[in-house]
Amino acid sequence: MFCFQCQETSKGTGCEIMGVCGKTPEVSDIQDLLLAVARGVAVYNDALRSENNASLEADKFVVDAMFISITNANFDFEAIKNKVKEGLALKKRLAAALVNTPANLPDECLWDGDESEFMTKAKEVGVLRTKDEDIRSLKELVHYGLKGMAAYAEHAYNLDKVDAELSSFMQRALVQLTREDISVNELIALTLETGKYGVQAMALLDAANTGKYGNPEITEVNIGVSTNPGILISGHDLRDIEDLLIQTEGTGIDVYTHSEMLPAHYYPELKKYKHLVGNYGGAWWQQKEDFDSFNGPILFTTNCIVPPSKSASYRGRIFTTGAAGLDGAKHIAERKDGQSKDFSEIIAMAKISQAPREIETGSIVGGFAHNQVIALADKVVEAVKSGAIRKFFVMAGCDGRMKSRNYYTEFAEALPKDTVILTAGCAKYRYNKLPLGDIGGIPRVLDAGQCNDSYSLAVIALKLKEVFGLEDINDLPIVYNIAWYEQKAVIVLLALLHLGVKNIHLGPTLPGFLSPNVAKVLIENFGIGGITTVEDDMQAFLAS
Ligand code: FS2
Ligand code: SF4
Repeated sequence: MFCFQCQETSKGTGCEIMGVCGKTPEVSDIQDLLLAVARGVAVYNDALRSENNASLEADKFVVDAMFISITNANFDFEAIKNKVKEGLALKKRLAAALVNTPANLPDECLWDGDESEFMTKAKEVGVLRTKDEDIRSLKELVHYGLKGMAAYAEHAYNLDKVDAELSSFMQRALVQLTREDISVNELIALTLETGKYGVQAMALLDAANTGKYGNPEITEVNIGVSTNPGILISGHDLRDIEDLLIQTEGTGIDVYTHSEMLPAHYYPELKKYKHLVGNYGGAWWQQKEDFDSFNGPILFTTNCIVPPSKSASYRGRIFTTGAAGLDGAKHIAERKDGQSKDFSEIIAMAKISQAPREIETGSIVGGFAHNQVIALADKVVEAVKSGAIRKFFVMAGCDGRMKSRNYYTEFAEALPKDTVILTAGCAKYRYNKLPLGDIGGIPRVLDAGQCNDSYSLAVIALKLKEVFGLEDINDLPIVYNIAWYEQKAVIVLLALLHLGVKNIHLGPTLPGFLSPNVAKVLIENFGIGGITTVEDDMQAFLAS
């Protein structure tokens, strides 16, 4: 195995023996093979698209394959192997449907093999197949951006929103990634184009979520517990939580969100369910403690899963669905013909579970997505003009296990009282329970929602630029101090670069997949930087 796609990669350079995330070498290798098969499917479907005969099944397969291989989403070797088989069969059907087969098909198209050959082939098609470190770095950067994009496209798809242009771009990009003769300059252009479609993917998901569930609104979310048994739902998929809320209504079971599902509470069409009673626990990496005390079943709709130890009390209470997977956990099947998923097995388990143990009390406030903030625009603009708000700090992104992430808590605590944090994603758990107060009624932490709602933060910035009559988005009093962990943060970063945002600080460490030359390009052209100490950064950021 070799994997360096996330921030926690071993020694900052790559996991080679076992994933820090818990991914085994076998799972890592079979994910590599799945990606190779997806590239082959993309090449054929891209050719079919030029014959006006693109396959929707192939569009869906590519998105699924990319999402399945995202960090912490799927640890189920058998499920991934079956996906490889599905892709190989699909590849054959696509090849047969072509009128004109392209010349010089890559190995990703030509290779076929039975199960006994999978692991040998898998070792040839991983990250290290590309020998030049700059080409490898850029190819992987695009792959990771596409994985993040696929995750967002999949959630939109689940709400019946499809953008054919996105599928077309993803597959065109994957075709480029099969090329051995691709240049650094071509890959840099492809990286920037990935950011453009990243904005489109986030906008699509925003339209899907708000179209179906209404615009997020200011909401106080309980972090204590009720006395009823509960189901804990984690991940990002809003259609899944809606299905679960409908099926649990009137059963005496309460539903709690965990980690990135917290923003479900902000949507009018989800918060209307009285048995959606609160958010339980902290960020994804704290799940071992949170799940132990929760007592009831837990449903993962996406990443981030931490594989439980053999002795974990909650091992038998985990369910997965969608792109998520975990060996030993029950996987809830996909929807058929627009019907709901069947969560009856989870509900049956909840009925015989004890109520969650209370681990904290109180509430947190969120729901500051673009519509809500723009509704408050007059107040916000006035606060900026009067000097009551000196600066905004975009502290969106991911949380993670590394101790160095304490930086973000300390940074939030050290921020002067005339500054406001704009957040989205699970990064917020580093400071969303701190008593940071408000500025004239505007909370000092404005949570827009999930990581994909970083789109909202961009919309807000663009609106402020318009209101203040500025030429350049970088002239706004906004500092970007973003925490990253997995590949959705990569697409968010590329999207921000596409929107012209410069001088983004990325931490707690810069990506291990950036070669020194690629890092230099990002630093010189976009002013990307890392973080140092709270004191030094605070001084520099406030002066900027
Ligand atoms: Fe957090 Fe994990 Fe949202 Fe990432 S729960 S790091 O998936 O996408 O953010
Ligand atoms: Fe390592 Fe991250 Fe890859 Fe897991 S996802 S194997 S922790 S680099």
